[in-house]
Amino acid sequence: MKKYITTPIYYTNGAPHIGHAYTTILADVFKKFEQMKGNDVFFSTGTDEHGQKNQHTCEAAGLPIDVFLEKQSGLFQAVFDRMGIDYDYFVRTSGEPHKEVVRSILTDLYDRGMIIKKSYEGLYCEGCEQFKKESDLDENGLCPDHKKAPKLILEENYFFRLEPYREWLREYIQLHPDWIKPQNYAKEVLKMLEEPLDDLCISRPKSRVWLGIELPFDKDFVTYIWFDALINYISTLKFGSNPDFNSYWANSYHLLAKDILKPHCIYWPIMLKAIGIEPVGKCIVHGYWIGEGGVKMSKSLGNVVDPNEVIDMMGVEPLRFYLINAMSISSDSPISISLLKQGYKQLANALGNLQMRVIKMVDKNLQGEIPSDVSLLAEDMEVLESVSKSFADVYKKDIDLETAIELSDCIMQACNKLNMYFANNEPWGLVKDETKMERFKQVVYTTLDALRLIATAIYPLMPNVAHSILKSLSADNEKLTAEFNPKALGVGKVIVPDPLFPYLG
Ligand code: ME8
Repeated sequence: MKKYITTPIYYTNGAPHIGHAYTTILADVFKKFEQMKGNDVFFSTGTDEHGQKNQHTCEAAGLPIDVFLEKQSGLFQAVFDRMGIDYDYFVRTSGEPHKEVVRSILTDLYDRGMIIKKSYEGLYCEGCEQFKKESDLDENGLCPDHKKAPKLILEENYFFRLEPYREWLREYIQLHPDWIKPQNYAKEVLKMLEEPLDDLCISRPKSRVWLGIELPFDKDFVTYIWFDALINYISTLKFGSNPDFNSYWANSYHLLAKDILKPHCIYWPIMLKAIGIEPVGKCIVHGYWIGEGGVKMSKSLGNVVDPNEVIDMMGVEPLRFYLINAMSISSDSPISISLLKQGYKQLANALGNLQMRVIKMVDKNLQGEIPSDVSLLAEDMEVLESVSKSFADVYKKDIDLETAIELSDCIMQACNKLNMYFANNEPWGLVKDETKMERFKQVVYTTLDALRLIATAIYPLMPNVAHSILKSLSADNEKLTAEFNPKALGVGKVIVPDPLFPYLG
């Protein structure tokens, strides 16, 4: 089956931080998860390169716009490449293929009378690149996300009417309870849809914003950044010319944080409806990583955790695992270097140490030979079967925030169960008694086979760790699929590995 997974396209007005890393890692985990199930996944990410915010940052940097955008977008590509993100397409909205699709959609909607010109006065938050209502602001009249007062703006602009689609969208959300997940965000959107929707201002006068796609029907205006950016999700799939468009779109997933719920779950489905396309398959929404000061980490506030710094300290894969495991389902999650170190130590204790101990034991006492000809006791089979079943059950689930968290929880639980099994059976004692050699072999085989199952299940989260474990079990040729058969580790020799998670200090 074809599947399409997207991340938001990120503003180029700052360097990527852990928040951007997270959503992109989540998408990569889902891609690998689906590939293990045999699905054909197209995964896109990219940068949002227009609008006032990017324009002001470029002006302050004193660089020519192309140089600025290339440099800033490159920061995202570099960190994604460093994190092993296997994206299929990196969209840059300043690129011609994207702009062409935006222009053709604008022309079509304008020709059908769905875009009108009028004057408008409103409060504009540059951080959000959105007009705000008084009710969107905090008690001090500031944008709750950017802690800045919006500016009062009066100008002539082009508008797209949202209100005619409000009832349809409400019904759509009610009829598709899994369309926005977790469901608390669906409730939030339904609440927004209780009030009539203002017309969406889809242009900006060039006198104020020059960085954007010129309107095909009025050269004095550029396209509003959100109208332009949302279209990336279909321009990436080459809407209008790709014969596979419908099969990818039918199983499509937008990943995003709650800051951009409204554009994705109100503007975008309505824009698609007007264009004649069904809404995206599912919107997967997550909360914020909360940085120092107990507020959302953001470039504008300067309280960010830099993914490059974390990777230098602990490597990519422990970061991937930590982020997936530590995000809570429907609220925000704290992050700091010390929390990341704690997560690293847990992995080292639960997985790295066990792998090293059992492999060294086999190396020393069985000349490295995996004792695959032993017959196991019921107690051993119970460990293997319960671990296999828990993985098989998670891998049956659809892409969802809960699924990602559950996968990482399941792996930690399997590691804990295995550690307990190993400790209770005391193989270091068994090996000293000739009459208990058979039991020793059963225990180490069970542990090695369970490690093989864990390595397979962990692949979407930590692909290199998965390969290293399999290699240490001489099982690196094993195809990584979502089949978890117990007692399938064959003959071979273990290879004493380098530590998976070296001591951090
Ligand atoms: O909104 N915690 O771009 P953006 C968790 N260009 N995730 C976070 C986060 C945090 N503290 N901070 C950022 C834009 N993110 C638009 C999107 S899409 C058509 C246009 C992640 O650079 C999260 O995915 O502000 C969030 O939705 C996104 O970065 C916002 O990135």
